[in-house]
Amino acid sequence: MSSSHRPIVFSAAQPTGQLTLGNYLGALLPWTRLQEEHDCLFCVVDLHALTVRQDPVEFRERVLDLAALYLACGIDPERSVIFVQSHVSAHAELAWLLSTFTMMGELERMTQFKDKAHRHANNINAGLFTYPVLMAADILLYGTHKVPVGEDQKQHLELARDVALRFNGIHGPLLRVPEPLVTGGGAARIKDLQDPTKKMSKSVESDLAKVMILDEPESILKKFKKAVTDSLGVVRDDEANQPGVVNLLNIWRAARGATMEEALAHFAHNQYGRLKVETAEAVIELLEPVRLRFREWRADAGALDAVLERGGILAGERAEGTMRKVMNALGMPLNRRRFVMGLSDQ
Ligand code: ATP
Ligand code: LTN
Repeated sequence: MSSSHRPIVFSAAQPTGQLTLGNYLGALLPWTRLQEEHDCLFCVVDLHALTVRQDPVEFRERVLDLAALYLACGIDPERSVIFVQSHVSAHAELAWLLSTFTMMGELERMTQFKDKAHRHANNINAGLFTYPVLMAADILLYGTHKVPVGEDQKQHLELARDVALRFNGIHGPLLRVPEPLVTGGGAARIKDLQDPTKKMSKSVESDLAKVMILDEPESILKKFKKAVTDSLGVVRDDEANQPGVVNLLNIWRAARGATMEEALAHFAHNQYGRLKVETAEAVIELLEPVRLRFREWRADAGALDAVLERGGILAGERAEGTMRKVMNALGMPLNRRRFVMGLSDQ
């Protein structure tokens, strides 16, 4: 897998709660498609999630849930590496080394830090501040070519590039400078069902606003029936005046693999009721197999552990190759374990 000539893709999500239909259409589904032509690593970033307080008992379950969800969505452990960040100690180690190549001013400019510091005012820990350095380490450890990320993570990716360039400028071209990969397109920018001017976000309070990947069919139908539309009564692609209707059209066509023209033709002369119910049906069909496969993976702890153990070993071997080069370039003496492990991926 690691020796293929396919471009390397790295992406990750935090185990901080249930994922939404937005996460599915905007991230997980495009990830599964990338597997065809890329050498992919998909990580559950538990270290990142610790920047916000977690209940230890629940947290352990959330980490396994997210790994099972990757598998349930179609990430194939035979083709891609699925692993948990904390299983590969090189992530934390490289993050330390890279923090000495990251400027305070750069981190202070990160909008997510400012936003999270505001939202978690009683716990503005240093990890929240250095979060993007750990993310840079995640990416740079694997010689990543492309990183699929949403709009909100672009600034972090830009920082990873700057840190790699700074390191390379001093120590030679050791770290590959990654490119962002925009996946999904318009159809994947799923909006909040109650306020269709905002993106559908897992951290929004209202249950009716978001469809979760693991929602039961009845609940999905109920949420779509209550989705906010408008009083114009015509199905048109008019985002400015009909954001709710356009969101439903986008969801329907993402679920059905159709174009906007096809969606408009399909719903021409229809009442909103039909649009809501058919969108719900399309989403139910899309998510039902995911929910069932998720249950199967979660019911088989041995199989899930085996996937994560293997993923951790594969990722660890590849990460060691980078650690060895970086430590060597910095003039750090390599111990025997590091020297031998790092050789396997050279
Ligand atoms: P939060 O609620 O904290 O803002 P989130 O729902 O945005 O979280 P993230 O963990 O930040 O979730 O995102 C994981 C991935 O899902 C990102 O790559 C992001 O682009 C994608 N994503 C999240 N929400 C949507 C959405 N509404 N439409 C399309 N893609 C989305
Ligand atoms: N910060 C990202 C998760 C993340 C990530 C990464 C994404 C951590 N490390 C490396 C891509 C590449 C988020 O919150 N969505």
